[in-house]
Amino acid sequence: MKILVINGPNLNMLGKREPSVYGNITLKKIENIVQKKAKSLNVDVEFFQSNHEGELIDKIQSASESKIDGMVINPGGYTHTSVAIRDALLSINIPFVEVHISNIARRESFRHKSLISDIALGTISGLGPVGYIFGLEALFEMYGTKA
Ligand code: CA2
Repeated sequence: MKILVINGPNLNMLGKREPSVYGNITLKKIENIVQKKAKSLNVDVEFFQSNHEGELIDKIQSASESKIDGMVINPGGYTHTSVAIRDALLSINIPFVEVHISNIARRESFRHKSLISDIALGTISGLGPVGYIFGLEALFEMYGTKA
């Protein structure tokens, strides 16, 4: 099984700014713990982060050719604005889990709306970095027998 973990804009700043909202852990560390979990499940995992909407769309589109079985995606601020990322996710037939480090329902009202929640398998919001692990585990439980 092969899983792609995608992080959107500003998530490269994790652990460096706003620790009260997003915690102290860096994206690199999160990727390391997800990698460790993936290894224990015998799952291949690939990581991608970009601050650019078009690059995120290119990566989502290329997931089909890369034989990705599932995705864990945190589109960052694009969650609330990007019809284009929603369209890219709709254009491929790959299940995905939406993850947010913070609890978007508890924050400003403009963060309450996600443009991808209704097309995701499910959404994990507010559980911090462990949300990425739960996303991976959910995909493994639901689709892991395929490969
Ligand atoms: O809680 C999440 O994971 C978010 O997707 C994070 C986005 C935010 O726009 C969403 O509403 C919720 C922002 C990511 C910004 O990450 C930073 C990390 C450290 C320092 C500054 C920004």
